[in-house]
Amino acid sequence: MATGQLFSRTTQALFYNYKQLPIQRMLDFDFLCGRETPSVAGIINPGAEGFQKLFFGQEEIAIPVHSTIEAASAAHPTADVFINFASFRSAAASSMAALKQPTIRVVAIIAEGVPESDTKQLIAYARANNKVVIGPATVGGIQAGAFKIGDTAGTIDNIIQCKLYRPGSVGFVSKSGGMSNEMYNTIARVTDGIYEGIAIGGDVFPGSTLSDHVLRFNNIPQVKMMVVLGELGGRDEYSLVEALKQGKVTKPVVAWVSGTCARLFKSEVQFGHAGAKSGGEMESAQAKNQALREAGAVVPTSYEAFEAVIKETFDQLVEEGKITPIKEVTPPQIPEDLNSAIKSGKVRAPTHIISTISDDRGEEPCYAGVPMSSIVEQGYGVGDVISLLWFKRSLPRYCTHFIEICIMLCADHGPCVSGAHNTIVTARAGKDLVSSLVSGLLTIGPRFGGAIDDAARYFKDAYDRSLTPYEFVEGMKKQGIRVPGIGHRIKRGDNRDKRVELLQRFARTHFPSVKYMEYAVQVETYTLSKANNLVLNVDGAIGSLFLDLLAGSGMFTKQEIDEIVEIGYLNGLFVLARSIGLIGHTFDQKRLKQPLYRHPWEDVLYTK
Ligand code: Q5B
Repeated sequence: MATGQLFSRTTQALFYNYKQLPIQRMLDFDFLCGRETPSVAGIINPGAEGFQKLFFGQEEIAIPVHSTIEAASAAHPTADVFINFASFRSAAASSMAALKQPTIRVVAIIAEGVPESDTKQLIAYARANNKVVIGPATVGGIQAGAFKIGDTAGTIDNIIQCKLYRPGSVGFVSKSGGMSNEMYNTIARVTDGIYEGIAIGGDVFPGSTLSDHVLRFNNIPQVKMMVVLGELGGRDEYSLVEALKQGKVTKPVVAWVSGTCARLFKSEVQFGHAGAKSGGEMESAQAKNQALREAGAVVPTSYEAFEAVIKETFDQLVEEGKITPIKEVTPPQIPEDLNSAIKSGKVRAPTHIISTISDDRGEEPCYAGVPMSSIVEQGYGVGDVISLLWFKRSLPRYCTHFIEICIMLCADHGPCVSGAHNTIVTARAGKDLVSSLVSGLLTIGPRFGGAIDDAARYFKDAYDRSLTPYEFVEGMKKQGIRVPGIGHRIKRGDNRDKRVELLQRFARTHFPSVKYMEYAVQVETYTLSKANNLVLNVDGAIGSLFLDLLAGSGMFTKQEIDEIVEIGYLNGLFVLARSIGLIGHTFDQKRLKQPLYRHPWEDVLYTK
């Protein structure tokens, strides 16, 4: 293992697998420490490229995302730490790929359960190439005031409490990541704090060992004493014992091996970590504590006494003048995320969208307050769904049935009408379903299918003002406006539109009143006296009958009816209905494998 410093205030990492929270925690730590550059230079998200937006203090920054380790290393040659958040299945392969990058010096492997044979290969490769592996099964490590790996040290509040935003004099190494949080707190209370803390991970074969890090700390001038927290199982602590015996460690070491309670169990005990199981006597916490004590480490009699001996050792160093008290600094405040601030009730933020018709936040989506299950269980139809989502209420069955009849009757009117023609031409040009559909829908307007709203407006106005059909039609003529809902390209007085007849028959049978429709019929009688093609068309029939539905159902106030007519809900019926036919025409053309449409020259009048 390389000697001395692993990290500094300018260290940058590549982060493998996009995990928003730990990356943001690293960046928040950077801000807390007053770093000038973010500690995450790039993210590797296999198969994806681009940028991820994260916060660096108050500022939003875009961190580049690369699809391969090679690409990320080439793009960020100064990033020498690789933080691997891959799953246990792919952690070994990605770690090996990272170790093989000449720019990568330290690899931290977070995953638990990496196969031991794979870890051994990683260790061998790292040793041979003078690189450092931290983990697997680790939370990582931290250099106070400089650099932090992933979730190390937990929340920002904990980091502040443990004074990890500025360096102290203690080098700390532990097997357990969870216990290192506890120890950061203890050390902050009884010393001037952590200089660097590493959790080597709880596997049987850690990438770097307790003694690797103690020997490294021994070479860092700022580290004045070391605290070591081992655990029962394995023989890792004995390499530290050897190093102490050989005099390789010149600074005070305060150590404790946890797991002394294992003796209370009759059989072999496995604790949380893969490596933490009571094996033979040599691997017991008691034996390892004794060996460390005999080798010169300060070892308390119990974990409870650990804090006191750390304090004594630190105070002694202060007394000897080996530690000069550090100047405390106040870390900046991390801006709170809007979402958590809202959650805790600290701030309120205006919404950007208001919606009243549907809600998908609960257990099941609701349309105007009616849950999906009721819609299905109570046998609702499309007419009911339209009445909920368009009119925000459940309408009586005859109304929803009328809506459904409108949809069915307007679904298609052959391939020759404007909409279908456009859709057919578009589909034959090789365009997709949505393009073909939309190209047909775009022809719906005042002349074709989209005259329902205007028909309702003008018929309502004329009827409500008690205009005679003569006054109404001639008044429109004077203004140069064609009566919406009147006239058709192929229907005539002696060849009425069957759809109009069907709608009228239904309404006369089921509607309480059809006064607007009867008025439209009188208008038609007058227009037919002028020209045989000026029939009441399907738009006019729906427009006038919907006025009757709104007025006669007793479900709408006068203001609501005026608003529906003014906003113009009713062309929506034709748009919705005709979409069914236009989709059918698209499929038809594709099924028939029709070639590109070209209009024949003979059908065009070329003139100057
Ligand atoms: N004249 C529909 O016109 C059409 C008049 C009028 C007074 C009128 C025309 C019109 C109002 C809009 C309307 C919906 C453009 C129609 C539909 C869906 C469809 C379609 C399908 C489907 C037809 C001849 C003479 C002229 C005009 C006069 C015509 N309409 N006067 N009020 N409303 N209607 N649209 O045949 O003196 O010779 O100058 O705009 O309700 O779109 O199946 O095809 O399901 O797909 O081209 O049913 O009526 O008649 O323009 O040659 O006019 O009649 O002023 O008089 P045409 P034009 P003059 S349903």
